[in-house]
Amino acid sequence: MKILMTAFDAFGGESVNPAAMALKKVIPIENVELKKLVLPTVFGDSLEILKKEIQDFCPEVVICLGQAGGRAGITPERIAINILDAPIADNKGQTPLDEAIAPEGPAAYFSSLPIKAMVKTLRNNGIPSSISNTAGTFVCNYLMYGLLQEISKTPQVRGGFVHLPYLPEQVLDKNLPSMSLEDIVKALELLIQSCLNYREDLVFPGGREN
Ligand code: PCA
Repeated sequence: MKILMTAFDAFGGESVNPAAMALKKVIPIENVELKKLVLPTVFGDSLEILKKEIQDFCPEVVICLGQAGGRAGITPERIAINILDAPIADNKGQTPLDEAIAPEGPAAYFSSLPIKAMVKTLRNNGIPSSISNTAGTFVCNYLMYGLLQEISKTPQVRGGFVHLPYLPEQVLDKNLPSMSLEDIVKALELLIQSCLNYREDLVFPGGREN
C-alpha cells in the first residue's frame, strides 16, 4: 500500500515541530511504500505542494500531521471546515480572517481515515488518544480541507489529518502536556498499521467508545 505522510515545519515562534521531528524517524512497516513530506506552514503553498505530490506519487492513503500544542494525546481529526481564520501569522506572515477556503465548496469534509480504529489501536498500545472534532481554523484545517476536497474526486484514496502534542523540550517553561518523541514515532507507525488493518472504520453499535 502506498502511503503519503506529511508534516509541517516549525511555526509560531517554536524552533521545532513534533510532526516533522517524528516523521523523520518513522520506519515503514512491511507492505507499505511510505513517502514522507515536510510542508511549509503557509496557506496556499502547503496545499499546492501536497496536491502535486498526490499527483506524482498516487498514494492510496494520505495522513497529514501537525502540532496541536496543549493537547495531551494523539488526536485524529474528524472534520475540516471551510474557513480561514488565522489566530497567528503563518510562516509567510499571512493572517486571513473570516474567509472561506473554497467559496463554492461545502461547509465541511469528514476524514476518510479509520479514526476510531486509530484511537483504539493507539490506546491498546498504551498511547493516549482521542478523536478531535475541530482541527482549528489555521493552516492544519486549511490543508485537511484542501486534501479532502482534492481526493473527493477519487473515492479509492483515503485521507485525513492527525494532530500531535508538544514534545517535552517545547514545554520546559510551560505548564502544558507533552509526549516523548519515541512515543509519537510509535504512534505514527501505529496509525499506518491501522490504515492497513482497517479498510473500513470501526463502528460501535449500541455504545460509544470515544
Ligand atoms: N499546526 C498548525 C499548523 C502547522 C502545525 O503543525 C495548526 O494546527 O494549524
